[in-house]
Amino acid sequence: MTTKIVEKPRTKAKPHTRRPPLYKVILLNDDYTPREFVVQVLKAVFRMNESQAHRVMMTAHQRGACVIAVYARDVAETKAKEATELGKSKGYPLFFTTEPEE
Ligand code: TYC
Repeated sequence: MTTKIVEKPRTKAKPHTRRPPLYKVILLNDDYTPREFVVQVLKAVFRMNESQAHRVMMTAHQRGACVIAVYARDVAETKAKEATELGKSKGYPLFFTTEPEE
């Protein structure tokens, strides 16, 4: 006698977990903020090490802008504002902006 194994179809739906949309934080170049100050801000606010911060600063310096990182919207906006404020407190026009990631 042969035994027939009938498998029950799997009916459990895979739960969709909604991730929050991500936002890029972008560093913009300007003609006045000292390079070393930009590096300090990147290290302090975006937790970069010296060489990462230097690379990002140079990219913005040469190309006009550089994407720093992506975060949930509120985190991106808070960090961009904090970093911009640090420049402002020293009288520099240093500017960080955010935009949604495609
Ligand atoms: N361009 C600035 C200078 O020559 C340095 C700088 C780099 C400023 C990157 C802003 O996002 C920036 N002193």
